[in-house]
Amino acid sequence: MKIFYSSLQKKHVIKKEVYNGKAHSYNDKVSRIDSILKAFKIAGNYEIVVPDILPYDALLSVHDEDYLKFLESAQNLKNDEIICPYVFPCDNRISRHEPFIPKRAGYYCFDAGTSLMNHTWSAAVASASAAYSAAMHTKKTGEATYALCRPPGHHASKNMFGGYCYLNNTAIAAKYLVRSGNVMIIDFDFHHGNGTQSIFYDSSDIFYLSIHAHPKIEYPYFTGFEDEIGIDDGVNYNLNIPLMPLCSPKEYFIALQKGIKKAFKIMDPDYIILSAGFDIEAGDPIGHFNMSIDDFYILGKELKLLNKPTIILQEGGYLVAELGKNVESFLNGFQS
Ligand code: OKP
Ligand code: ZN
Repeated sequence: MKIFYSSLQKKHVIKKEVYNGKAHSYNDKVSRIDSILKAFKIAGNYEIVVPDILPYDALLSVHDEDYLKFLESAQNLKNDEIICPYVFPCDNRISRHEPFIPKRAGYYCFDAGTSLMNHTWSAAVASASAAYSAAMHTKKTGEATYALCRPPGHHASKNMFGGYCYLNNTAIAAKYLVRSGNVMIIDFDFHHGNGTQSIFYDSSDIFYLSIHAHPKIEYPYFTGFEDEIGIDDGVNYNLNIPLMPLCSPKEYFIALQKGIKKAFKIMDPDYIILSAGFDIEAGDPIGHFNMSIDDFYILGKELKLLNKPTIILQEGGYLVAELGKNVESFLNGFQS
């Protein structure tokens, strides 16, 4: 299988995130990438492809131009300078964002746990480029592809970053593919993909199915409830299946099959994009669904059975020691 990845993605380095009044080490570590690449190397049957930088129009197909300009302007930060937003214009989004003023980063952010540094932009663009190149390859050949997207994407909306996400890799790939057919996104990250949902909430050519921890307990708290079904043309093209943290893999697979069945009644897609979050793994520091390495093999196998051209995009997964093995097990199941 072809793996899309660029070493530029490693240049985004944030050391800390703050919650509950304390600094914790940042979960989206660079070593996540090494863990995954190492597992591919050991397995042997993966070919790493360095993506070309995607066209700017591909970014504009999802994100607002002023938001992109803002993210890009963070390149002017000094080395070691970190911008962690902490003031958010909740009541009144009057635009006061130009020129780039770090203290106003909250205008484009929904989560005080996600920071910017001078290489965030180039890493995020490289990550989105991996997704875009993977989508191009799948479209051209019909072969399944995997993009090692890091930073991840599913929390990023058209004009806000958060949840370690800046550019919505999945949405960018979906916008590219939807020009030649219907797209179904299946998001199995532990967390609800609030960004992806909001981007396609009124669309009937892109279906969003997400299985995730119940937002009444887990991040992102405000979205991911069952009654969020879409608006306008998009009614019934958004399907959230919240599960209780600590649910068993058995319950997880039942919910997944139920969701897939329901989704396929509404749309028979030409492409499937997987927002593949491995924070559903047993022992993940912020995810609690307890999926074993063998469960990931089964998950891969079940999604392969849908028998559609599939683009697999990395989202979360923070147990660095096991992440790579779990990803490889999933891809192995998918190729079986
Ligand atoms: C990104 B992705 C833990 C706080 C963690 C951010 C979670 C972002 C998840 N107490 N908050 O994997 O969906
Ligand atoms: Zn997650």
